[in-house]
Amino acid sequence: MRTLWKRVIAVGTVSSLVVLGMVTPAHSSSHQHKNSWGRGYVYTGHRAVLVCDDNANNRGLRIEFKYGPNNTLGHRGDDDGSNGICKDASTSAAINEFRICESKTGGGDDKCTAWENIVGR
Ligand SMILES: [Ca+2]
Repeated sequence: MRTLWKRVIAVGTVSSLVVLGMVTPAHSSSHQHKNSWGRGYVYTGHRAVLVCDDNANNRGLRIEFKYGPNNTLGHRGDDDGSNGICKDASTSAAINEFRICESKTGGGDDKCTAWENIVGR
């Protein structure tokens, strides 16, 4: 009987930890920019990005992001048109702002969405 009771307590503790783990802190929610060019996402505690070129228009899509205490600029491109394959990347520190940009294949004629600050969101 005593052994059974310990087991019940142990199971209860594990369940509580699982529930706590499912509570997502506000700063780690995912964000996206989406338009006719494609989609850019920031997720996984603001330390990972995904970019998907959804428009086979001879223009490549990229996600640009500023991360860490010095707002280091990073980017990840997907310029393969609408083939359904996205590109991802991770950062060593949390991303503070991001946007998506489209430019001609090989460069030029940049168009970008406005920077979105996601600190604490
Ligand atoms: Ca494109």
